Amino acid sequence: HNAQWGYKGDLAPEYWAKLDKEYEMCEKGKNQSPIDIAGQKTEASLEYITFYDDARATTFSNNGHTLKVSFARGNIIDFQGKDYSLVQMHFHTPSENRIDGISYEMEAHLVHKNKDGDFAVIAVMFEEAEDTNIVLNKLLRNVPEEKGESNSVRADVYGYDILPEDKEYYTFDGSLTTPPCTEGVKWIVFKNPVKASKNQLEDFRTIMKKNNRPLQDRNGRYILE
Ligand code: SG7
Ligand code: ZN
Repeated sequence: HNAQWGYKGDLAPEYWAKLDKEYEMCEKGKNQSPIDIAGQKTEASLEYITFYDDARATTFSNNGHTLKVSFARGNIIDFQGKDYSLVQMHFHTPSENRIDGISYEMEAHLVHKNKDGDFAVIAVMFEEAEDTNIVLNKLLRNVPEEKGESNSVRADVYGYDILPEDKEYYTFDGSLTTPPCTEGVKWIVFKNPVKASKNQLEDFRTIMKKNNRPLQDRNGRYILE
């Protein structure tokens, strides 16, 4: 069983590598996430990703680190010629990655895995607006407020609906943003944020607290756009 970790006090990100031998990449890694997607980017004429449209959410759970939505199996994206299936979506307040120095109110991570066990994480930024976000509203009706709590999602929530209309993205190599900070994760960050109301963002913030890992060094990594 691995050591406990967190975002403040003795369990804060600066100590992760010391908490458990298994977490050494959090300190030693050279391709860590999150990063500031700023400065030089490489024009790569990226192809649009083919998305699932039938990824129905099943449960909404609170693991003490984040609020996490699980999905039914069989929701596949085609990214760089490989199939990845959506496993879960979870949230960070404030955002972990930044875009041109800008930190957003919240960031959703849609975690995907391919048949070799490699991760691809799609990140969607949230900005505060007058608009109520319909998907977040459906989720918040079944929000698990206490750590360890899990509720079934009693509404039709699809992974696709959380994505921005404009599907332009940045992509780069990185890691899991939590221990064990495993590298070899393909990051796909949408350029355009989606909107959520002040109240909705406040609901997420109140339950999850601050759960963003600080920015990591880019170490010369290429960011494709
Ligand atoms: C959250 O972020 C959880 C983790 C996730 C981790 O703490 O959603 O997932 C589970 C199953 O608890 O770890 C392997 C994995 O998905 C890191 O994910 S992230 O890099 O996208 N932030
Ligand atoms: Zn995450």
